[in-house]
This record gives sequence, structure tokens and C-alpha cells, in this order.
Amino acid sequence: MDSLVRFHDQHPQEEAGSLCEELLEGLTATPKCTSPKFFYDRRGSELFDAICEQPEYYPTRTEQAILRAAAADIAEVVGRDATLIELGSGASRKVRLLLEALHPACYLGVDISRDFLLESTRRLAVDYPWLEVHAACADFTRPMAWPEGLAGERPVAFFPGSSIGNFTPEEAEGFLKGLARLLPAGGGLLVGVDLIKDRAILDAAYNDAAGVTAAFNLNLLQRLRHEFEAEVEPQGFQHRAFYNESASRIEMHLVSLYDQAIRVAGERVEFDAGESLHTESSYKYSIAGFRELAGRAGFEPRAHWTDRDSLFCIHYLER
Ligand code: AVJ
Repeated sequence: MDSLVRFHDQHPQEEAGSLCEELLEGLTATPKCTSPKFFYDRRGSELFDAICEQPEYYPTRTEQAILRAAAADIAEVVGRDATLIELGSGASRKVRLLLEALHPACYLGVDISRDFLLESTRRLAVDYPWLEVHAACADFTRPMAWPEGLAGERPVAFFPGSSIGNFTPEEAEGFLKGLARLLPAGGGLLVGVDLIKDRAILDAAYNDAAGVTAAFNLNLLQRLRHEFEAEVEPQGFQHRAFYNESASRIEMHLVSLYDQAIRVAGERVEFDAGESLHTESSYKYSIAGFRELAGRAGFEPRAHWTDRDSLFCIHYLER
């Protein structure tokens, strides 16, 4: 369909049904929860992009600054001609900071948001004519395989943005184990991880004054209306985000403003006033804590880079 980007559809339509099941399972659990992946319809991806521009949301800016400052260093450790695979590539913006220095044999963007993925990788292919660009529409939280026909011998996964923080530590370990199985010996993982820090900084980052994070959280309900035949009024819910220090995680919730029943895919779901739907956890790690977790999953820490305020860390790990 496209001469610039080789597209691999690994997110077949039949999964729409299982997505719906997964959704209902969380909505009928106690306490109620949904996977953060449900945020990312087209509008959700756009709103996340806008979050990254908010002054309070330090992770994106800080990670970009680290990548910019450390690109040559990173290239030295990672090496040239890798098969660079970005998990959750979104706007494919961060990888641009690495491409010149890293000079990979090819780039594969993997994302669940199909149209957004196609537009982003197409722009990348236009801007980097020397680069072989692939796009795979896939849910990388489920078992997957690399598509066929990728140039290069040595896969290096790039998982920026502290997206790994959306997993619980146990899930993160399982996810890294699965990734380790997809990588040959010598394969690598460059992963961005948000660091444990003062709670005031964390709370502010998820409660921006412009209300973009609130809109992002509430957009989940709009998506349920459009894609899962939900009957729900977003005005009946309020955004709530806070740092849960004992669990080292930010929690995002949608709190019901009154007693109400919503309907999703034909199922009735009741909320008491003040009851919340837990929509996201974003775990924070110390540098040592993350290295230990990665070690348990079969990775060897090779190097890491951080900013001067120790807000964010990029780890390079090898199989
Ligand atoms: C994409 C999971 C890294 O946890 O900071 C941002 C998502 N949620 N603001 C994060 C998010 C609310 C983000 N991650």
C-alpha cells in the first residue's frame, strides 16, 4: 500500500473481540480497572503527544535531552547497523535523536494505533531517505514475533518514554523475559525508565494545569462510546492522579461523581458515588532497582545515562 514504509499487520481484526472481553473483565472486577493501552485511539495518541509538551510533564523533555547529549556515547555502546525496533513508536520522534549517530540497518516501528503509526513512520521515511523503514501494527503486550524481511543481523529494541512503567514490576519482568527470548545473544535493549523522586514533582506531572492529562484520562470514556458501544457520560467522571509512594507508582483514576450505571458492549456496570475506575499505573524505579529487575529477566546491564537532576534514566542492556 505504500512504497516508503513496509507495513506488517500483526493486529488482526479478530482481536477486537478479545479486546472487548479484556475491557469487560476489568470493568466488572473489584476494584474496577482498565489497561492503559485503551487510552490510545487516535485522539488518545494525540492527547498523549500534547501531554509531552506540558511544562509539568518532565519525562519526555528529560529523556530527549539525555538522548541528545548521549547519542554518540549510546552509539558507541550499541554499535552501528543494528535492526532498531521501537516498541510503542507513537510519533517516532525520539528515535530521530539517535538515527544519525546509530545509523541502523533498518528501523521497525511497532504500535497499536494503526493510522498514527503509518503517518509517523511515513514521515520518518521521508526525512531519512537512507533508512529502510518498517511499521508493524501490533499489541506488544501480547506475544509477538518480529516480521520477516528486516535488514540487519543484530536486533536492538528501543523502548523509550518509561512505557515499561505501565507494567507492574512482575509484569515488567515477564515482558523483559519475553523480549529476551526474541533477541539473539548480543541483541540489545535501550529502555527509558522514570526514576523515583520527590512526590511533588510526580503529582504535578500527572495533574498539569492545562488539564491535558485529565482530557487524556477522560478520553477513554469517549473511546468506549465510539468503539465499544458504551452508554456513558464523561461529565459524570473526574480525573484523579497521585503518587502511591509505598508502591512506587503514579495511579490514574476516573472517579464517578455520583451513583450511576453505565453500559459497555451490552453489559451494565454500576458505580457508586466516589468509586473509581483505575485506568493507569506508572511505576518508578531506582537505577539499581531496574538493573536488578532486568537481570532477573536475563539481561545484562551494559550502561546507563541520566540527567543532572536524576529525573530519568536510559539503560542499555544486552542478552
Ligand atoms: C506513556 C506510560 C510513560 O506513565 O508517564 C502520561 C503515560 N499517563 N500521563 C506515563 C501517561 C499520563 C506515560 N507513559
